[in-house]
Amino acid sequence: MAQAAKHAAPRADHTIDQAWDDYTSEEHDIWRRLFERQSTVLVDRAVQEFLDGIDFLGIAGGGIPDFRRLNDALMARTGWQIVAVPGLVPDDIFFDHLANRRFPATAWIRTGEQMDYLQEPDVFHDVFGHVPLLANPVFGDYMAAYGRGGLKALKLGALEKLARLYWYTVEFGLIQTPAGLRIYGSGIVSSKGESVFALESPAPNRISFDLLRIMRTNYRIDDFQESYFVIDSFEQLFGETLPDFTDYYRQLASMDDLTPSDILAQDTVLHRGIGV
Ligand code: HBI
Ligand code: FE
Repeated sequence: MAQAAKHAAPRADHTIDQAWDDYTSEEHDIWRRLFERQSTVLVDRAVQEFLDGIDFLGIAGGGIPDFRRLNDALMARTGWQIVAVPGLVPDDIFFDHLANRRFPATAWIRTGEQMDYLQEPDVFHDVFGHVPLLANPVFGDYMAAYGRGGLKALKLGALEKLARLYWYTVEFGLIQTPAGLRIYGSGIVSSKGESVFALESPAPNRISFDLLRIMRTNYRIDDFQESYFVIDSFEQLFGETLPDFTDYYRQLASMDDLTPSDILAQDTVLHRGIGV
C-alpha cells in the first residue's frame, strides 16, 4: 500500500491522524534501526540541547513515537505540538502551522531500501531530526518566528530568500560550543553519513553565520552540503530574526545569488573546503 495512502485523507490544514495503532512491526523496526544507528554516530557530534530534547521527550528506540504522548511533554515545555501530515505541505500552510507552534511531521516511515537517503522527509527525519530542539525554549521561539516571517515573506514574494535561512540553519546548521563544533541541523542529525561529513570532512566550507549572506546562497537538495554556516548560540540565531526583514529583502534584490560553494572576501571562514 502506498505509504501516504495508508493514513486518512488530509483536512483543510493538511493535517491527518497519525493512526499510531496502524503502524506495522516492520515499520517500528525501521525506526529502531535508524534510532540505534544515529544514537551511536551523534555522540560528541550533536549539540547537547538536541540530546537533552531526545531525553526530555523520551524519544527512544522502542519504535515510532505516538505524537499524542510526545505532545503532552512538548506542549507543557514550550507550547509546541506535532501535527501529522502526509508529507510536504504548501508553504502557506507550513508557515501558518509553525507560526502557531504546530510542527507538521510526516506520518509515514521510509522502507528498508531507503535507510541511508530519501528525498522527502519521513517520520524519522521530522520527529527524530526536528522535534527534540522544539523542547528548547529559545529554538522553539526561533521556529515560531520563522513561521511568522514565512507568512510575511510569502506576501513580499521573498520566500526563496527565507527558505535559504531555514535550509542553512534548521536543516543544515552547525554551532560552536565550548566542547567544539557541533550539529543542530535536522537534515544532518537524521543522516548517518552527513553527521560525520559535516563536522570532519575537509571537503565543505564552514563559514560563520551571516544572515544576508545566507539568504543569497543557493543550496542543493540531493547531496551533502558544499558549505555549512556556524552560529555561536541559539540566542544569536533567534536575535537575528527580530528585525523586520522587509529592508533585507530590498537589499537582496540588488545582490547576486551565490553558489553553494562560493566564498566571499568578507566571509569569516572557519574552514576553507577542498571541494565536495
Ligand atoms: N512541508 N511537511 C513539510 N515539511 C517541511 O519541512 C516543509 C513543508 N513545506 C514547505 C517547506 N518545508 C519549505 O519549502 C519552506 O520552509 C520554505
Ligand atoms: Fe526537515
